[in-house]
Amino acid sequence: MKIRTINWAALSPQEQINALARPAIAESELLATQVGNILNTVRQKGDSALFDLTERFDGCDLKSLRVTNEQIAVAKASLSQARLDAINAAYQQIKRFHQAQKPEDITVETSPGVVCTLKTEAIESVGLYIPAGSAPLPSTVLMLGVPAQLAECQRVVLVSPPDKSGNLAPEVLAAADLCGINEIYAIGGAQACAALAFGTETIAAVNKIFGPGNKYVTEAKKQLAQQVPGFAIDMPAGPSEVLVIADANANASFVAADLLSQAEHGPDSQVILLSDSKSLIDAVYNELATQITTLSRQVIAEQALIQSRLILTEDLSQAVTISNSYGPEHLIVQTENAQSLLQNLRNAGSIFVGAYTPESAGDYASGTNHVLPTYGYSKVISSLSLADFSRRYTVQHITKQGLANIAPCIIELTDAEGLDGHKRAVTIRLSDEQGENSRC
Ligand code: HSO
Ligand code: ZN
Repeated sequence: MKIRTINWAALSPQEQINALARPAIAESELLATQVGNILNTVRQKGDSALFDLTERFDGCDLKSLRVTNEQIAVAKASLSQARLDAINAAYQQIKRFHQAQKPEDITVETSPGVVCTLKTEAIESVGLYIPAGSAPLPSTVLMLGVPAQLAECQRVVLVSPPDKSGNLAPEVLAAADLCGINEIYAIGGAQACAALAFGTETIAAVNKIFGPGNKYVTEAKKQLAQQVPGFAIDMPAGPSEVLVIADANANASFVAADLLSQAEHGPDSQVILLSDSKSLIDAVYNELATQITTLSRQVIAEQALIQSRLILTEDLSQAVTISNSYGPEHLIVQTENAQSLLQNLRNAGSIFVGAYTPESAGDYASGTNHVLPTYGYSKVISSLSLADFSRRYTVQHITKQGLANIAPCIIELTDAEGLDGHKRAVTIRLSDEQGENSRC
């Protein structure tokens, strides 16, 4: 097992920057061209391109793109009651937390006779991408499907790559069913993103696509968001990451388990421990070495640890500063005075406080969303919520007196900007000749 242990105070400013560098995201001209070609093929050839590309990339000769209701029923029946109950329990928890996010319309009379309203409306149609490559992710179905359902999007479409026999994981179908999703297509990769953005004979285009994916999916989402007018994506994707702040009182085996839970996601995951205690760092190192040998994904976790760090800080306030500048996707705080550190901790997608709050809880069942900004985007992008499945717009209504009240302000500013047309649209309404001749 290889993971670097670093004494922060011994590093030069440049070395400190290097110590927090994230693994490079695969981006190449070749990838961009390959993905661009796939997108074009789907745009031009529609369904037939989807069948061909699914055969080429998933090794599957699909009979039909859409998963039937019967397939969904068979999938559910194949699962144990314990598994169905767990999916249902997670669904209820996530629903509880997201239900509370429902926004109210806001109406403000900004001055007498000037009434402004902020309204929220669901995005009409959304596409949910569920990866299948490295593990089936029913939890991600719930994290995307529950807010889509609560936001009341009219159409929710799920896509996920099929196995060789054309099937999706039964857990994925069961979770989708709970979220009321029955428009499901067994397609994945860049071709699935293209189908959702352009539409094909069978699949109508959607307004926005959500969900994680491999480098092809990430590149496809990026290109489509630039290319297709009015089409949006959830957030930029990057490798998963966790940062733990722990003091001498933390339980080293808990900390190591948290670091490994994130490391097992992928070889490009990054996990970081910041601690003011050398003995805790040494204990975590030993725990990592022991625990990693028992993981079924040991090889993946070992690769992730190569770009991971155990960092000794001078004190906890230095750890807070480092964490804020790194801006982790997940931040776990296991210190005696966690609540007081929390006041100064910002720039994290999701924060887990205390010894009994593992990241796994938020990944599955506490209720918070596990789709979070990575790669430093936590400084500017929020964790996924109901708001991402809706849009806000404003409505205003102004009486004649209300317009008269704000007219001097508007007129002065139209003069400043030299926009006479704007000025006339106000003065024409207030001039005597126009009298009381408008009834609307
Ligand atoms: N930690 C992942 C989400 C996940 N974990 C799904 C388990 N399943 C990214 O936030
Ligand atoms: Zn996870």
